Amino acid sequence: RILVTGALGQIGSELITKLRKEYGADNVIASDIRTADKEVVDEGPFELLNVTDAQQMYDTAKKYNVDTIMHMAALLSAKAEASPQLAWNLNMGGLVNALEVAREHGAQFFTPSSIGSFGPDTPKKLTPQDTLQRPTTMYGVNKVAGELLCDYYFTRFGIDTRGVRFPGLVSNVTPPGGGTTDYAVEIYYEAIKNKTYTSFIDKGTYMDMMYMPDALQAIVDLMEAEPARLKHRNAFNVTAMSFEPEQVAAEIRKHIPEFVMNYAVDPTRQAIANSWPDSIDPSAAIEEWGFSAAYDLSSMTKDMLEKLKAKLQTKILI
Ligand code: VAH
Repeated sequence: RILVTGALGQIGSELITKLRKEYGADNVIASDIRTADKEVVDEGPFELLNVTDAQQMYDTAKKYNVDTIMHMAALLSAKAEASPQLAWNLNMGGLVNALEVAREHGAQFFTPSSIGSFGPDTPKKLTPQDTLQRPTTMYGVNKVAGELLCDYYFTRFGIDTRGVRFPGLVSNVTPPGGGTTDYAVEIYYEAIKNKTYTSFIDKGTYMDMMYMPDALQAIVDLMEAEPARLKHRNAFNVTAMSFEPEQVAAEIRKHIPEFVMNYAVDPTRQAIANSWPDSIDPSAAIEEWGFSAAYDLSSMTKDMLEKLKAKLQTKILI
């Protein structure tokens, strides 16, 4: 049985659907600090869970006798920069609790790191798997500490911890909340609704990105990988593409020719983006567990616009 925290989040909400398809609905327990009228809650076991409450997490894991924990609850980069102390307590407090529950249950463990774990001194082009990590954001500090903590629980307690460094993730089910790469999601919604988008990230700002279906498959592939093949454990660099705002706009114009792109740069999120790599090197993930991404900017844009058009039309119709 798999316990997923942060199940109503951008990754969590689609990860639940994917896992329930792969392993059966009753074997995937969704949890989040709040409930919602979503299929995540209705189509399988759901528990209210505050990840900063260790006892509550232990009791939930015990109730379902879980053997895998996928810890997805976190405050993303921009929100964490706005409330750094809250971010530390949630991101690190939640992670320690989840790791402790995994240790007491001998459970396999997954949590994502991020390209946000790199800083301004890290090589920006084809950032290596093993390199300097001096992030200048609270989110980045949380992600580096999290990577090291997950490695520690493997070497010290033998917990089968695994993780990836996700790039910006683009999805059409649950919009992200409080991320720096969110512009790459918002742009598609606005393109459908208003045929124009005002980006808070400046033109020319390259960041790694990946379409959510590829991110979800990467989680399943890593968790099912032969442990003996894993030289790294947590924090595998994974990416599908690297682009800057003008490139997304140009791709959207192939479908919506009249699409207009404007810029109103948000200094805080621009500073975060500037401290991150332009493109990271995923070769360790490819070699050690066969990572691959199916979507590039062109196929992602086509799929996003199709899915959002259908979704927004039904909303308008309702
Ligand atoms: C964020 N979407 O923007 C997340 C992610 C690489 C970016 O960590 O904070």
